[in-house]
Amino acid sequence: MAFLQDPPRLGNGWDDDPLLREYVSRALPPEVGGAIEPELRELGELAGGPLFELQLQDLKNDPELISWDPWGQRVDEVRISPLWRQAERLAAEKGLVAAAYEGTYGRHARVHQFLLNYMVQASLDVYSCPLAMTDGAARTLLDLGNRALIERALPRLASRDPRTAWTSGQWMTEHIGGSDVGLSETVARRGDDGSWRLYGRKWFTSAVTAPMALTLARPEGNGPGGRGLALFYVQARDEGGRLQDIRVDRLKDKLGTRKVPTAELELLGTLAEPVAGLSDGVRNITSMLNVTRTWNGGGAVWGMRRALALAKDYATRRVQFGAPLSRKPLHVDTLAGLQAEFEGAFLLWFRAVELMGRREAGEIGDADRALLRLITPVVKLTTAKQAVAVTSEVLECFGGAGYVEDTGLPLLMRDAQVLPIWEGTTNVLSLDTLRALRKGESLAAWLGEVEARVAAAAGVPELRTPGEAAVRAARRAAAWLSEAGADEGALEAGARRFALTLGRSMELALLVDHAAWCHAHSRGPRAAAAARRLAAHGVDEIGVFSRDDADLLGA
Ligand code: MFK
Repeated sequence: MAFLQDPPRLGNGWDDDPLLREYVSRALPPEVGGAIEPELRELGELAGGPLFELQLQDLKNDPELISWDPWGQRVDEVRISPLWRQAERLAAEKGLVAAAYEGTYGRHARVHQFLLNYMVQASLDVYSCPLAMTDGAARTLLDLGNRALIERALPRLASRDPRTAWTSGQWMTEHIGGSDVGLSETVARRGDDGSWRLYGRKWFTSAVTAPMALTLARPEGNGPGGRGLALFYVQARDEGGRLQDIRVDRLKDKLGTRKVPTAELELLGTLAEPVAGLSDGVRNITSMLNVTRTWNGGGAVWGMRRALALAKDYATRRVQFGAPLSRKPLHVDTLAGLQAEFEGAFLLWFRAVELMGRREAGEIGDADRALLRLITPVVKLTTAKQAVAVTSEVLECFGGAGYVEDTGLPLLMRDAQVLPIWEGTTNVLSLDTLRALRKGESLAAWLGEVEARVAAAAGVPELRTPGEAAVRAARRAAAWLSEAGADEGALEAGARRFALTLGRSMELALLVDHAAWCHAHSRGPRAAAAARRLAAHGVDEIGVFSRDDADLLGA
């Protein structure tokens, strides 16, 4: 019998993930942790078993746009994959959005919700995208306080009943303005009856299957830029599910997130309602952006976790040069580096989630509010870059099999590659980090948090070196910022290195703190090893970079 290689397998994501279990014990009161453990375990079983199998069977089932019915009627129907149809039901029933809005766990509601998503999303083929926008729409309506729209949409957006649950779209990007949303050309016209209709073209509208959307348009007569735009609510479909005065021109042929039906849309006089006045659309949609950026951090973290789970399992099954890869020092060393990056990202993301939950529960002070504003872009940009690097390396851990489509492995990397792009590129998010700092005292809060986390580990000698590295890097970032001062060119050129240093130094500080907790609670030395390894990778990206050299090389 010729040799056949055992494929990688997944276990239960709850049982197989010590960092997750430590985090739940550390971050949640025991009664909350105990109450949610059964649902986390159940989702872990589903994600590692039947959903993973369906995901592999579903590899070639991309969504399809049916523009016309057989008799010539324009229908613009989008058919989604079988796994996405299951995901629709599961997302509602398991409360993947609703858990954040039900108030069951107060300030811990967001941690609960994102733990649920962490357990299952890697098996749902980026169904996280419509859920992120649904969550963002719910939060935006609440933040902006439009009672009529809240009453109409919130019970649907946060529903646990698949028959009544809605998802929401977020239609922002236009041909002219990808990052520079203020350039948007869509026009809002008021009719004689006082109703508003939208005319224009939306160039990237993810998950066009949603019954509603939040979008931006410029009321006729308004000035240019983001201030001249207004945020509108669109009821995209009628009772029968048919699009209303909206044409789907085509679905995008994308590198990854292929199950997400991302469309080009034409708004042909689409009925719409202003959500919060007739201007300041960009500012008003930022509630949504901050929620979807937090989801993006989640996508990075659960994507890395899935990739590592497969790579580590495979290493026990693949024998080369006389031993399983799991006993080859160089392979083990490679996986160790990836695990450390993942652990830092996990803790950074959940720190943002904790702050978000406290803000929404009304239990947040000014310093933490400022920290939340700053950590949101930093989490998004830092974890997205880590996810691309980790998933790329994981493919290599499989040799040629990692490059072959029907193993399902290339998906890991393709779906990660979108994370630094959508919801704001790394550079746009780096500039948002500077924007956040201009608005508040958040750098002081950031340094305070890094120092406090490291100080919490003062009694554990083996954490001293990584702790010092975290504090040193965060202080260096702060010193760079004050040296750059009012030099806008220098600030902009260095913004990415600055933001990544903030992100990586916070990851290390959180990991040091977590490792000290593990030490005190007899949870073993793994987290301390992760802290040492992350420190060895380096968390200070500031460096010495000449603007003149950049002009010579980058122009
Ligand atoms: C795993 C699942 C992940 C989720 C998947 C979802 C898929 C969805 C696909 C997409 O839709 S991708 C489209 C995403 N597009 C973007 O993210 C746009 C990227 N561009 C930016 O974020 C720019 O920074 C921005 C458009 C916001 C800049 O525009 P402007 O007009 O130059 O903004 P300006 O004047 O700086 O800011 C306007 C106001 O908003 C200011 O407040 P004030 O008016 O009070 O001064 C800003 O402080 C405020 N602001 C801007 N960004 C903010 C913010 N406030 C809070 N948070 C923010 N992030």
